[in-house]
Amino acid sequence: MERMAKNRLIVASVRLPVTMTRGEQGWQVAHSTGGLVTALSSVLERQKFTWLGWPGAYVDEADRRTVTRELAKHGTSPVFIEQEHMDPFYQGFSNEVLWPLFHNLMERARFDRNNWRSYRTVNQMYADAIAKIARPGDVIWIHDYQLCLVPQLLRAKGLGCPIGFFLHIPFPSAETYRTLPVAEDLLRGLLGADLLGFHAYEYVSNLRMAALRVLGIESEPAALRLQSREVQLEVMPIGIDPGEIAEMLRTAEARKELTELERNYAGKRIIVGVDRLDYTKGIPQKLEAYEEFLHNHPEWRESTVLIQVAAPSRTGVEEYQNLKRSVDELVGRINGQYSTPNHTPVVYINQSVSRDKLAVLYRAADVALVTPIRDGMNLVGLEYVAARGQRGGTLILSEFTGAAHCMPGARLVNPFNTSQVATVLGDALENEGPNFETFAHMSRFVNENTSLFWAKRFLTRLEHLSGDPHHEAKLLRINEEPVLGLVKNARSPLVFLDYDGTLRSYVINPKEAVPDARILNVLQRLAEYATVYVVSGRDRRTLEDWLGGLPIGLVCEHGLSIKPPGGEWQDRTNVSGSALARFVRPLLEDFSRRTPGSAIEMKQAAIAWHYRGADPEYGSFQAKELLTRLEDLLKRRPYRVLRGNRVIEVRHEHVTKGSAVGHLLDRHPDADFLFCAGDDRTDEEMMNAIPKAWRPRAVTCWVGSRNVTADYWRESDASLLGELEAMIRIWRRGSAQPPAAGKGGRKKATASGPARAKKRTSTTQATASGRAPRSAPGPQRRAKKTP
Ligand code: GDG
Repeated sequence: MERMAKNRLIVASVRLPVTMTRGEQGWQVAHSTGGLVTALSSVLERQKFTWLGWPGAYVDEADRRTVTRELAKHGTSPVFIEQEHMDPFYQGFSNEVLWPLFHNLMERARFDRNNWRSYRTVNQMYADAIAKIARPGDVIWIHDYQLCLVPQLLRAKGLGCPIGFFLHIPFPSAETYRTLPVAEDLLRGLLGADLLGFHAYEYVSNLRMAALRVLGIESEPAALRLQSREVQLEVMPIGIDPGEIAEMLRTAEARKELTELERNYAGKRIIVGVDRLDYTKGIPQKLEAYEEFLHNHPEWRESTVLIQVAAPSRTGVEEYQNLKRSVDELVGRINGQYSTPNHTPVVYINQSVSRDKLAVLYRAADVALVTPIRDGMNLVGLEYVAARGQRGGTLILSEFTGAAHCMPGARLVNPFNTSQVATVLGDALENEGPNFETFAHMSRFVNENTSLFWAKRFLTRLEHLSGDPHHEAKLLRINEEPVLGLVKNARSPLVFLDYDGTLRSYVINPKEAVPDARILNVLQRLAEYATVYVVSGRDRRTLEDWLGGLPIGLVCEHGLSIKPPGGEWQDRTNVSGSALARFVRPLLEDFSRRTPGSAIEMKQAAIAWHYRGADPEYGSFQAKELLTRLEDLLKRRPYRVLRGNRVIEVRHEHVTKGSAVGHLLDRHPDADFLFCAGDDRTDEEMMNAIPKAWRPRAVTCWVGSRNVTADYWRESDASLLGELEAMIRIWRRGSAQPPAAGKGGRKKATASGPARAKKRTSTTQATASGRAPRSAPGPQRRAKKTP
């Protein structure tokens, strides 16, 4: 028996694997079947799990407890969605915008802002429901296009559980994707995941290009690099359960049906088609190709039959009703023209057929004709191969399916090329028997890449992420021990904060990252109790413009110059940019000329090449090339190359945030507590520079994800600000007079609180000497705000 996996799995999909219906005897549970249920069922047998989703019915408040209890018996948990949200969320946005758009059919997408609002609301409901049950150590797996925002919404909750997302449909080309009015929001939603899974590399590649063009994010084939963390990208085509099909075919009933079917079509070739009646499945294209084939091959007209199952789908939607009408007409036209009293060339079954009957149909068919105009994977071809087994067979498969990327023995066709499909069909029937060699390739894939294998592979990857050393850091909560004690007892605290990505989230244009009122307010209030430094890579002027009015210290250009609170800018080294201008600038100028939209920026002791304005793809390509050239050029020279957000910067190796932090700590020997937060590689240097002796009194926090460098982490700039606000509250309480002690509140400090409060009055003195004056023991109230 296989080992029970240690992590609990939380699965979320739009529908639950069970459906609740209200009958005469109250609520009843019915089990649904479907690809995902089959895929996960064997995994769920060996793992603790909870499956969240809509239970398939609108449930009144009064019944919700009963329904929840009933569902819990099946390992499921409901997300109750009201009808007013369900229609716009599910039909309005998921099916009328994302479904066509993701299948590259943007002209069919109908965007409506109200529907989008409901989509957001329902995704939030899912995130809330997951957060309510998730515990540390759980892994979360979200499914499909209806829940694209859930990963980011969950990340914002800082659960610390790895988040996986699998997209069952294609990801469209970036050009199509960009037409979505909410392209940026949706993409940010997906990128909240740690792991994104797709059926084919084509979709990964499309997503990467969309991330680059919509958000300016660069990536590699297997990972998308966000500023502070990575999103892993994986190609894992879903499989089926071939054992289940073999079992279905072994029953006496199935054998009887097969014999009957074969008797009915004795001497004829059977072509099978099985699809949901959906415009992506290419049913009209298939029928037109079959019609052309019959037209070109009179000899086959009475000896071949196309049995087409078209299971009704989304029947309330006008587009699907129109599709049904045109398929009805096409079938009528073909049968009208080519039927004889003894033979009908198209057997059209516009009903849902049971799975065991489908298996029999596949088994009997010489050819499977699968012609979607776009399909994430398509399981029908795989089911056909499994059902035929030793018999072999011919699979004619659209090249626009995910399956086409992994079924090497299939005859690939372009469904829009009617003549090609007709010709390939003719060839398949002309051949005396199937090609067993090519069929064997497909069999191997189907039998090895089972649905169980697929699910296990995804989960192993996801669990691995949770065991990653990068995940050792704890979620920062100022109000919890041991941080609370450190904060409370701090008398002379120091706070070092990176700016971009830490206090302010990234924007595509860095000039737009102006601090908002909340950031300014937090820094202003923090400075009442602590010595605060913003330690940034930004230039002096920008920091002055944005933060110069605050009573805080500033460190610019990764430590080149420091301005203490209330003091003047001082250069830390006499490193200048002139040497760089001499021998690096010509190379950058060359790249600038060759890369339209890119530009050079000369800083005081650095030179930067910005390619944000260039074509994103070409810019990234040129950047890689430039990095190689710089490596050669700077060998054995005291310069470092920093790769930022669409910028490459060259600076002197002595200028780092790490050396600046060392300098600041020396400058504040009385400091007794250090809080340091950052989010990128240059901040790792800052944290690594904190001496060991400081560690027990320091709280280091990484923003965006966990990182080995920091002891704590927070998922976003907004939540870090929330923690800083909590820190201010503690210090304010500490420096305030308790209500019992007198009127007026903050007259005299009585509880513990930072002594800095008082010290603030002598900032200039502190900066002039480079040392903070030693505070009197015991907490003190802040006497006066610095300007
Ligand atoms: C999405 C993606 C991706 C069909 N008619 C009947 C019936 N079926 C079964 C088939 C097959 C399934 O439905 C259809 O699967 P597909 O893969 O073709 O497509 P979608 O439903 O669109 O599924 C797709 C899939 O997710 C998994 O990731 O492959 O690309 O679009 O199993 O046999 N089943 C029954 N009666 C029918 O009449 N019982």
